[in-house]
Amino acid sequence: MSIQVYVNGEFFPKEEAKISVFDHGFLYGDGVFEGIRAYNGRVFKLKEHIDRLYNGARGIMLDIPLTKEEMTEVVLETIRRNQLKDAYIRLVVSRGTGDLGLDPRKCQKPTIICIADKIVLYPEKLYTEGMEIITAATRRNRPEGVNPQMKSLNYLNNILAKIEANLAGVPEAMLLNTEDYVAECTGDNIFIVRDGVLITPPPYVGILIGITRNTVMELAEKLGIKVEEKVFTRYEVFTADECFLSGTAAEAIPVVKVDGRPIGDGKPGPITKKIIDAFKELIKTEGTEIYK
Ligand code: PXG
Repeated sequence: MSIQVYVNGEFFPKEEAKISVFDHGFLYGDGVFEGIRAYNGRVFKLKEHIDRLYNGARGIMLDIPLTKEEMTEVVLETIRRNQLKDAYIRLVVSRGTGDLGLDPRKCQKPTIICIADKIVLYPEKLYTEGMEIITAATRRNRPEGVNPQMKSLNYLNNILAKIEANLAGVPEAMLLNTEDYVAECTGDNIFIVRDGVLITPPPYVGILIGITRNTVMELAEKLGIKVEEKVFTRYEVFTADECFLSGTAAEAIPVVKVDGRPIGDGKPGPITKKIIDAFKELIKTEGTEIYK
């Protein structure tokens, strides 16, 4: 049976779920989105995702015509309609249908869609053996422009870096900002470990403040691991003891090689493993119940 997709208040089978070719989300990338996961009947960090969506909408002056409570119910109902317990949820709010000009005032009402489907995971081998990444030549866009803190529909910068990863035959690419500091990867935040301290770039470097990133930082503190938000360069990644990425899709995943240089001893490190285990424990209990 086909999955049911929410479009502006109604559910349609995937094949019939459609939006206008005049939608400014399509014409201009004018909108915001979220990627959310559900584990075993619970949506992980749903409030955090909804808050980030509304903050991004505020950033682009888009008034979402639903309350946060209503939007939360849209997510839950979309999962229920598809009878899923484990899911990847894509929530998108665009400026809506307008004319061919870029003036958002021509768009009468935002388009809201929600898709809940089974998740395609990274191969298990990458978690046990770690993955290889490269540094992209494409730089993270500057916060003075489209701020990376907004999960906007404008992902071309990330896609250009992803193409570089594809060409290099690796799953992810690390982006530097225009000042040569490490920012994040195309769809993941980055952490390094040095002398037992967990380090991740601060938001002003130009990153999405990942919900998994924040969770990792909280878990580390609970485990008694010191956490610092500090700028670092590519060289400091090469010379780190450990490196891993965090994101909704990947959770926490070890990085063992960057631009051909093995990180530490070239195997997933002990702190990385502790974080991965703690994350696996957390998802067993945390989250908003879908079926009550
Ligand atoms: N940085 C960027 C640029 C992202 O897009 C993250 C970090 C991690 O954030 P969360 O909140 O998920 O911990 C993201 C996440 C995918 C996919 O299919 C991932 C993301 C966006 C679109 C697709 O891997 N973003």
